[in-house]
Amino acid sequence: MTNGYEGNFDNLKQRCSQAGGQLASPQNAAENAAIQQIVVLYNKLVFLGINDIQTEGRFKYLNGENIVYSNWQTGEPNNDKGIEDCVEVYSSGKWNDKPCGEKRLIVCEF
Ligand code: GN1
Ligand code: CA
Repeated sequence: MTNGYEGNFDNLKQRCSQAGGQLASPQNAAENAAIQQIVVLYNKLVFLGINDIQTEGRFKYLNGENIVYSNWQTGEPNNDKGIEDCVEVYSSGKWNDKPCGEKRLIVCEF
């Protein structure tokens, strides 16, 4: 779910955690489609609970496990300028790696 809050990756992670959930981390196409619906409804891109902060190119969930599902846009992840460790979702449902300091819509899962 979302409450419309927008913030950087750390802000979003913290907010979901405080609410007793975690930043949405889709593990299959159905879960990704649910997040895509929110992106379309709010007309705002979201950050997922997935990043490659620890090891460049190895995207993981917040619990440190390697991702089992991805939906990258063609040509992504490209680690543009060497500073893209977070993952945003476009209205198409496709993913792009993006700097974690950007502000995106929150979507928590419980
Ligand atoms: C953006 O602006 P550009 O094309 O250099 C984006 C990347 C995307 C790319 C997709 C900082 O890069 O994450 O992969 O578009 N970088 C930023 O075309 O927004
Ligand atoms: Ca990118």
